[in-house]
Amino acid sequence: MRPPRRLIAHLDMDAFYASVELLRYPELRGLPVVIGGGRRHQPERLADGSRRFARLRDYAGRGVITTSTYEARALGVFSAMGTMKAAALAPDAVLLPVDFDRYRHYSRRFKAAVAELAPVIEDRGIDEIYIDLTDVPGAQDAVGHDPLGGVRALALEIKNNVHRATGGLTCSIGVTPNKLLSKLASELDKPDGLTVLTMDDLPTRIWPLAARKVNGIGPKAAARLAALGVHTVGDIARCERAWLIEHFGRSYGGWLNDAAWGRDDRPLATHSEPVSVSNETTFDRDLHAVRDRAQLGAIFTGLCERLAADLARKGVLGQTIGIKLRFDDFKTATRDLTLPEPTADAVTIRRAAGECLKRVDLTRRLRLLGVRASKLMRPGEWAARQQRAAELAAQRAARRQGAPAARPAAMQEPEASYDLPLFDSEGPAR
Ligand code: DCP
Ligand code: MG
Repeated sequence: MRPPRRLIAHLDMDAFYASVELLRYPELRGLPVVIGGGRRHQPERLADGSRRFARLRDYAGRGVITTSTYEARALGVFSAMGTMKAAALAPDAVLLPVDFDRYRHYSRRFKAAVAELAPVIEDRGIDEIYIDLTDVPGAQDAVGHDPLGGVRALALEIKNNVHRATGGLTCSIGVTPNKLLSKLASELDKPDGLTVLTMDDLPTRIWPLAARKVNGIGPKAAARLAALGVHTVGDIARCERAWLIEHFGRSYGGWLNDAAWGRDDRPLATHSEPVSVSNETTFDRDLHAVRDRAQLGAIFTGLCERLAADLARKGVLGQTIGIKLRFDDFKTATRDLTLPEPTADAVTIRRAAGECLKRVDLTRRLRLLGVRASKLMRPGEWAARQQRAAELAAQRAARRQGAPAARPAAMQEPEASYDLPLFDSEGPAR
């Protein structure tokens, strides 16, 4: 069986800081708004209950704009522009101070909303993440004649979950076989976009883009390329690999060639969540399962209760419960049991650990006893998984009922475009 095709998403929030501000000042919707002022530009509450906002024209200083709404962008005002220059372009635009704490709060929220549906995430900063959808249930499914229908539906579901969890923020998602292309794809249909591309789309969707758009082609490299008459990604693709290496060195030149042809097999750098939570204790004197039964039982129950409390504190459930025993000869034994549902309940954990204990020979005295929970997940993740599994089952049942005829042969080649050879090159360090 061939391995599943890689489905990598890049998600980037739309006008992030500005959109978070619009959640609390909904009267500014549809107006040009820029974020970047200091505290003294805080909106004022007026006697009639309305608010008075600072305008760019009132601004005198050397600050820069961190971001702007799409209405302000239409007037030429963008991130990193000096505020004075922005004021000349859009004097009536509303100016709001930066409130990082608030943006961080919403950042955590949107990431948690994604993790409920797709847990393999690479955090790229306050408003963007990569998500590996390859193994998410349903992502590889065709829907009707659309070989990418499953992943399209999943990406829409992720967008909806982000919208719901944040009280109304939108994001844009690109889904392609790798991180390099997804980062480009997420920008193609901003704001509130969803762009799913295969390698077949490279010439039409990626090659027309300016070389500078590629993550890894900075201003200096772009200027050197331009001096050589190379402006777009397609221009790079048309250059001989050897020619690129001659001008940019083996590593970077080779990478430019790979990048232009959409070759990138970097895995996601997921930050490691704990894989298990455990609790163990070494006894003052060795205890025997029969002779010290009462004392051992109390210790065992105490360990399970503390484990349950640790799980609750971390906000996770464990589906696999295990025990660890060390005997007076220092030999160690472990046993575990996977439950039908994850739990953080002390009684359930105690019962499962007790089952494990029955599978150990307890003739020797014990030095140490421990309990562990693994296969950890957030409660929301479990609920979302259950719901998704039920939906998929229902869809499958519905499909079986109305069993559509096999697709015409011409339509049956969904995965061919993923079979381009992949080079194992890393992009340049960022
Ligand atoms: N940001 C900043 N300074 C910059 C660029 C951005 O402080 N020079 C902040 C403000 C943005 C946030 O980072 O809201 C995310 O950056 P993006 O580049 O993703 O820009 P936006 O999310 O604002 O807009 P877009 O819809 O283009 O993603
Ligand atoms: Mg953004």
